[in-house]
Amino acid sequence: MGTKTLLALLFTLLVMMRGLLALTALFVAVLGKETFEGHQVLRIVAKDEAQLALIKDLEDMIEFDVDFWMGVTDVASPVDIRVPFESLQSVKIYLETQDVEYSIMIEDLQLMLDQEQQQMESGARVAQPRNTDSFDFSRYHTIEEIYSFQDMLVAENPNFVSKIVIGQSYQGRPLNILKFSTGGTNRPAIWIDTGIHSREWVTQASGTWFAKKIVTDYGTDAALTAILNKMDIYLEIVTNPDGFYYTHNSNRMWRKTRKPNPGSSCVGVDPNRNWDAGFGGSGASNNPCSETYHGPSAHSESEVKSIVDFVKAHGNLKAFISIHSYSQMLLYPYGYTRTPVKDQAELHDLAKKAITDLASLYGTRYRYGSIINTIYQASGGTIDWTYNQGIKYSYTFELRDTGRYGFILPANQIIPTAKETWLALMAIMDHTFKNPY
Ligand code: 0X9
Ligand code: ZN
Repeated sequence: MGTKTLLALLFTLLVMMRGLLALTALFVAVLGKETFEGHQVLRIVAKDEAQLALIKDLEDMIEFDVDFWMGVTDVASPVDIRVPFESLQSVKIYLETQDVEYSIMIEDLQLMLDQEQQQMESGARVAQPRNTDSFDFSRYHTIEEIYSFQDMLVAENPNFVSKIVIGQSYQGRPLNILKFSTGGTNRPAIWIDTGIHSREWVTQASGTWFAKKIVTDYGTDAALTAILNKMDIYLEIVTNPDGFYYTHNSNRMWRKTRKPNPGSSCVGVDPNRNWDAGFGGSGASNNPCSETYHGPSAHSESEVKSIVDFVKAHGNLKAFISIHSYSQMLLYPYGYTRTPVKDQAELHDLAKKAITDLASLYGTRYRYGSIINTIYQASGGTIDWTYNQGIKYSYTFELRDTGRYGFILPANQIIPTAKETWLALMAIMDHTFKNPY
């Protein structure tokens, strides 16, 4: 049997399995959490452009139900994909018949998720923290716990921290931001967001740690104190609350928003493809079932639109830092075009300084550069839009790790990740403070 016939056969089988998968999804909706028994994360390395194209094709073969954890970059950069048990054989055959090399990064995803869950539950048995000093930053927390942390922090520091609700998520959850301010009106400000992709749990956990760090260091750390005497900091920890809730209660691997797509059974929009910067161009999908679906129109997602409105109304943001995971990168615009930004040299030097500071703590190595040159083409991304709005210091992080655990980073890495990232954030904030524009 030729490769073509074999592939055709496989495809027919897969289309049939799709129906089965839809049924499974229905069960999950009724019964609770989606499980990932037998799902593997494969790391694929393309030998040449032709192989790269084959891997890219996988993205569009919806029947395979493959979830790209790390997107396709270039030859020699690995691509990580989560493959459901049902498609594992066919995907492996697809790769093997084309002589594409891969290795297994995660043998059984569910085993890793069980461990994560166990650790969370052992933490939950400890009494609810009554103040932010007893909050356990070394564990992952639910949205309710993070929201109550935010309220405690505000209550403990009424003259310094306030909560602003900038809008509502699709499902009606508040979009909360914390404002750290020592006075003044509409001071120049720094924005930090975490968790716009809901499954990137180390980011919301780090964001929570940053909030406490700002309160602790103000008045004791000279650099941060100087910044906060002249500027404000805004922090949105749970930037995609519906998605985050869903990762805790239904599907740990959820990335997008939770808004239904008319005419499709697939839910959600990629909030990092929904911004009005090269919207709908290459590096985003027009398929509602894709993890990189850009949505029906720019700013169609209220989680995005609320930030857009806030940024415009504020009008005085000087730095905008959007935090993702994973792959250990510090990136600046653009993602949608190869045209370099006019501040490329300065942004590049500052990125280098920031990742050098980051590495000084535990030696964690970051790559840095523009999005399109360092990771891959992505259109409609957050910081391309903020940069085009005139916010020069627009950066995006991809936190730990480089793929051993991927999105399921063990909780004992939260504090180290937050600590080292803070050093990079300080470098960017300090530079912003010292270089007014
Ligand atoms: O594809 C993305 O949106 C980012 N990678 S992720 O694994 N976090 O989904 C990369 C795009 C570059 N832009 C940002 N990192 N914001
Ligand atoms: Zn992300």
